[in-house]
Amino acid sequence: MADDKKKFLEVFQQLKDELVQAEKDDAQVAIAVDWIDKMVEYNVPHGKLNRGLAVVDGMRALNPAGVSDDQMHRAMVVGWCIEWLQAAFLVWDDIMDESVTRRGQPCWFRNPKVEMVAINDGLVLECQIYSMLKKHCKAHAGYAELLEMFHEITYKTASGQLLDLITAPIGEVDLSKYTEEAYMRIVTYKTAYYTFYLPAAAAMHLSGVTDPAAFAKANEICEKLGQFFQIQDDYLDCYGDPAVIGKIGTDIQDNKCGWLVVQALKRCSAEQRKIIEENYGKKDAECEKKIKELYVALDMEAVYLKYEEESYAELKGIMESQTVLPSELFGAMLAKIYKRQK
Ligand code: GPP
Ligand code: MG
Ligand code: MG
Ligand code: MG
Repeated sequence: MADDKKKFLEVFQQLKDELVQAEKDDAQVAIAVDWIDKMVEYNVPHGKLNRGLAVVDGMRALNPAGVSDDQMHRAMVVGWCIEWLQAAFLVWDDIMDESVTRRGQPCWFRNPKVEMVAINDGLVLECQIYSMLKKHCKAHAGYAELLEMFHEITYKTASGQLLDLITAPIGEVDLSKYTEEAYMRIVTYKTAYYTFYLPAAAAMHLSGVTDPAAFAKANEICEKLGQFFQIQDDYLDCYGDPAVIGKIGTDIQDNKCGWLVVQALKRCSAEQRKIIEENYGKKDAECEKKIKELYVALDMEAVYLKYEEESYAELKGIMESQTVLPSELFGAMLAKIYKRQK
């Protein structure tokens, strides 16, 4: 599998070179060619690459008789398209969440020469997806389905992000908004579809799967995997080590409808609820500290660890009890995220 990652990174180099060459062929001015080269290098290849490599793993799971070099290359291109989409989302998300670091380096917009150019850079990254898909997948039978899917899932993600943002207005504490229902909708839309369904369904389209029931089953499982993954993300925002997760948590100060606060509200006393009312969502390190102390008092770490165990067992059960799709299509994804520290 280390070999997959090495090949996958070679395909990144090829794709970036092609995009840069296309700019030159279009007579783009040298400073912009150079900008695009550096912007892509900074934002695209430095993550865990789970989403992109899930397309590769998915191809193997769906084609037990073997995957040709040609099919594997196409799967890697589509895998990178998902990594490109993630890069665009992260560039934008870090502006919206006023984050400081990402993948162990300053958020792209925090670079003094970048700032709000980053908004346009996110759009450039998104548009590059469609150049790459056209160049490498236009001749494939699943091309139209792939395009439609990237568009629909981008829309779903934006609608989840919308709810994430409007349930967290700065300077306004309204704890009644932090319901389990709103929370599940936010995480399913902002995270699950692009992180889990998109790679799995892309591998299915690239493998010639057309049965709607198979896509519906993949969707059902991937929603659950995505909810699990985002709950971990919310936990790590507070309890993770910034040196390991590569980012500094912002959810408490950002007033986010995150898993920890939703669960804390279900467990707190009237006095403890008052502490949340007075300290959550404030751009103040002291207030943030008071919330973290409350989470300790409520033993939220134990609440999370219990959830992780139960949810993992449930997910494994769901995957292994269905017969519509090979369970390895999802098993590899779950194995990569279970007990993750980053
Ligand atoms: C994760 O939320 C969700 C996204 C990165 C999707 C963003 C969608 C857009 C349409 C811009 P998060 O803020 O918890 O992620 P992180 O913790 O990595 O900042
Ligand atoms: Mg964020
Ligand atoms: Mg966010
Ligand atoms: Mg987060």
